[in-house]
Order: sequence, then structure tokens, then C-alpha cells
Amino acid sequence: MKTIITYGTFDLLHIGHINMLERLRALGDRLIVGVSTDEFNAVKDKNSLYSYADRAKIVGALRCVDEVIPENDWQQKRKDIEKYSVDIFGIGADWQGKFDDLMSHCEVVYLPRTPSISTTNLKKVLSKIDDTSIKKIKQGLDGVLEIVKALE
Ligand code: C2G
Repeated sequence: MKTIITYGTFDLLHIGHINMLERLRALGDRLIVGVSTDEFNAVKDKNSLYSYADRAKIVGALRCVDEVIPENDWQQKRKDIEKYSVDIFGIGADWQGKFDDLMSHCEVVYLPRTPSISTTNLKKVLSKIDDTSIKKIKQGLDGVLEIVKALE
């Protein structure tokens, strides 16, 4: 049984997260994901829209994820690798080199990120959708519906 482990916040789950998790799962037989708790997110200076409980449940619902554990701090990786008999620690290449110290415990892989998508950008787009924008979108759709009706 080859066990893979990774860690992350996984807020507003998107295709970049899915690609990473599926690629990691394909490296072995079991994928464990350490989801950053809300308290650890504060340490990482990240402010999630979804709570830890929701992010953990969403990640845990993925077919490619076998187990979810809380990520409480930077130091737990070594202990987790021993506790779960981990063969490979994997994470996105945005962390290239940052976890090489784990190489004495297991194989360490850094995989390419999925370009042009991030939770930060998603938040920026979502924050711009205000009532005025929604009204304009609705007016546009109403116009399309009128044209469709006229053509019937
Ligand atoms: N990711 C990706 N492509 C993206 C966005 C994210 O491959 N477009 C990957 C990241 O490289 C990471 C994982 O998805 O491997 C989770 O990303 P985040 O939720 O941003 O997690 P991060 O803040 O990197 O936390 O101890 C490690 C940290 O907890 C990692």
C-alpha cells in the first residue's frame, strides 16, 4: 500500500485543487489530505470563506481522497509521515524546495500548479458581482428572452 500525503487550505475548491489531488492520488494507493484548520489559516495569513469543517467535508467527499486530517501547524508533517507510514509527500510547485527536509522521511514531489486559477482570483471576481451587476445581467437576459419570443 503506497500512501501519499499532502496539505492545503482548499478554500472554494476549484479545478486546480482537483487536478493536484487526482495527480497525487495516481502516484499510489491511498491519499491523505491535511486540511488547514481555521486557526492554522490565520498563521498562514489566509482567510477562508469556508470553515475548516466545510472545507474538510468537501475535500473528503472527493473520490480521489481516502482520508482527511486537520493541519494544525507547520511541524506536524514529520509526525504524520511516521504515523501514516507515508511513502510520498506531494504538493504544488509553488512550494518548490520548501519541504526538502522531509526527504529523510519519505519521497518528496512538487507538481506543477494548474495555471490561471486561484482562490484569491475567484474571491476577487465574486466580490465584483454586486446588485447592480446582477440587475444588468437580468436586463440583458430579459432582452434575449424578448427576442426569442418575437422569433417564435
Ligand atoms: N494548487 C494547484 N493549482 C492551483 C491552485 C492550487 O495545483 N491553481 C495546489 C497548490 O499547489 C497546493 C494545493 O493545490 O498543493 C492546495 O492549495 P492551497 O489551498 O492554496 O494550499 P496552500 O496555501 O498552498 O497550503 O503546509 C502546506 C500548506 O498548508 C499548503
